[in-house]
Amino acid sequence: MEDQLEDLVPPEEYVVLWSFPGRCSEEQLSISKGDRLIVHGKITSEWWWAELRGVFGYVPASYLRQGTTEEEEEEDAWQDDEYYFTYGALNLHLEMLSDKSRTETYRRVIVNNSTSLHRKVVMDLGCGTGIMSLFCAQLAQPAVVYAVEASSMVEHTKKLVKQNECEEVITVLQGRAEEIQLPEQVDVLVSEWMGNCLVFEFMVESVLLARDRWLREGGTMWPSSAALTLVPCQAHRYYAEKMAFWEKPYGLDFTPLQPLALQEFFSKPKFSHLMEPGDRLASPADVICLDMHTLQVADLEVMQGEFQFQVEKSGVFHGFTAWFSVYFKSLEEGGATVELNTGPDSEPTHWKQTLFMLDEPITVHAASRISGTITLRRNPVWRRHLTVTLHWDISCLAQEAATCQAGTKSFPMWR
Ligand code: GJV
Repeated sequence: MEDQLEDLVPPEEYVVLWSFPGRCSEEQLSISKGDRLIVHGKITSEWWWAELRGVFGYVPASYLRQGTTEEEEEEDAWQDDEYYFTYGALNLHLEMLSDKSRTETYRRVIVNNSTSLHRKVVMDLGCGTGIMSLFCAQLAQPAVVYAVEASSMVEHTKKLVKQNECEEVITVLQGRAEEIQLPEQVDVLVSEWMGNCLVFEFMVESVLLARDRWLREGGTMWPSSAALTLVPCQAHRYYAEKMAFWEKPYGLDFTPLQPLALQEFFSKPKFSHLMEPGDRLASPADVICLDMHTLQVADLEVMQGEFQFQVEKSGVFHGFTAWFSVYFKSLEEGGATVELNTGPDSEPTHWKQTLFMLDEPITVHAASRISGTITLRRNPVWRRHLTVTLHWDISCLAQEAATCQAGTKSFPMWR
């Protein structure tokens, strides 16, 4: 303690960049990403003396960054730098472009509406490599397409527009949709903003803000509406891989690790799940529907839906699978609506489906009902994240009343 005093600095706030499981025995603090702590002493270049919620201990200096003002904090909550940085590389764009189902659907929307798009003003929000704008310019004759992109990919997008001789029609605008200026309002706002469970990443907020600012009265949103679909399901393979595994690996009893497995594998949803047709226990149902013309940013804070599934065959209720569909209405009165469905009965997309595992499997019988609610709650601090809460009530046939169960489970994605 004597020599620590010499290294005392005026208390300063720092933010934890990565979680660190400190060891109590060595007077280390256990810190989690996003924690704000007060540094009291820079003891060595590696170890600082800090205070977190009234507890003092050593923390690794390289896990910290200087605290920020509230304004910067708000920015940080969006993690925009990180977000746009990831879209500066080809990786994600390749994944999106390789997704034929996704990309061809957007192309079909443009082809189906090519006559009506004539002389229209279009905004492509989050254009990425510019694919939708290029489809638009080549397959229809819009007056202009404003292709808006905030990541550094935009440099390349400009080249691609030139390379494909579309620079007469496409104006590439570098910046965030919330901040860019357009010379005019637009007739059509097209965007591919959907994330896991429809809203993850909350790019949809940018789309709504741009709509309110730049879509002319009576203009069209593509997608025009969206739905989140849910179904109670079995997941024997996943359950076996992550949970049943510990029952007897190599003839040994590893079941004391199961609580850890529960925490590690089932407390968050499993992205990239491909539900097999035989896994559904009931007919899927839409639980949340969004109208992109009337949806408000404030509506995104809490979105709730109800369900009542009739179990169609006996089986093991391991959890719920969710996916989404979006719909593109025609610019023509009475024209056909185009649908992009990311469910298990459609051509697989890069979103695949999202699986929410219950803590314990429940045997269910045909004709029982699984009713309940799903709530998507946007994280008040980490604005691109949300928590999904599922509540279920199983009502069964009278003679099995004893097995009726209800439960609630919340799944952070990712905070
Ligand atoms: N302004 C401009 N570009 C954006 C914005 C914004 N507010 N938000 C996202 N992007 N379906 N979950 C860009 C982002 O940099 C990326 O290139 C693309 O839109 C994301 C599209 C797919 N993401 C999704």
